[in-house]
Amino acid sequence: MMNFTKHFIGGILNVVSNIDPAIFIPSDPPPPRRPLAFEEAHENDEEKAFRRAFKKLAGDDMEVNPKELMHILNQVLTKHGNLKTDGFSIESCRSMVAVMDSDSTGKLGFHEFKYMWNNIKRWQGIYVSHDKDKSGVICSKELTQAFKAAGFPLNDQLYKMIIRRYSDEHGDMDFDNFVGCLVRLDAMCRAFKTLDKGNSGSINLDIKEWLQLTMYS
Ligand SMILES: [Ca+2]
Ligand SMILES: [Ca+2]
Ligand SMILES: [Ca+2]
Repeated sequence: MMNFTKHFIGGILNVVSNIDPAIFIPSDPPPPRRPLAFEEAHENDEEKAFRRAFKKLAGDDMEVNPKELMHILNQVLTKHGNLKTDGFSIESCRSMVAVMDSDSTGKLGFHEFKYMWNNIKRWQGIYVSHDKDKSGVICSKELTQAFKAAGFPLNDQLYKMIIRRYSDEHGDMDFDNFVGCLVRLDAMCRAFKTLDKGNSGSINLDIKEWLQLTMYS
């Protein structure tokens, strides 16, 4: 665990018609699963170290559940005094696991976890560099540029909605809320792109599909 922290800290569903989904740049999806032995044989030193750290984190089942995720994220936060936060809650970790759980195991396997972890590291850099006044939080003025840098240029209406949902009463977004919001936004954009087979910019869902998407998130 210590070694890990030291080395690795490091529905948008057509609700707003003037947004072109092509402008969103969610990160690439996790690669398909390959046999473990094959993967381990082809890993570089950094990947090997990450896998060792993951094994310690995940325990015997080799998957990270929401409680384990909350533990590691809050552990990491203790090393970063410049990030204001009231800590990752179990509810927010349950949500992150749900939207990242592409194989429906209820937990994060190695690739699901690694994918999210790399994103969080990237978003942490964006958070720090866009906290212009060094207040430790992303205020509503800083938010637009920060989300653009993360690959999500939204319109004012969506930014206002995001602030309403994820920021406090002063319009400030702290670090755990920032990460929780981006994990969800990234996952929802990927879900949209997967469903929008012809890249038409809109999708059709029946009630069952809609609920599957929104209730496990
Ligand atoms: Ca918070
Ligand atoms: Ca999973
Ligand atoms: Ca700030």
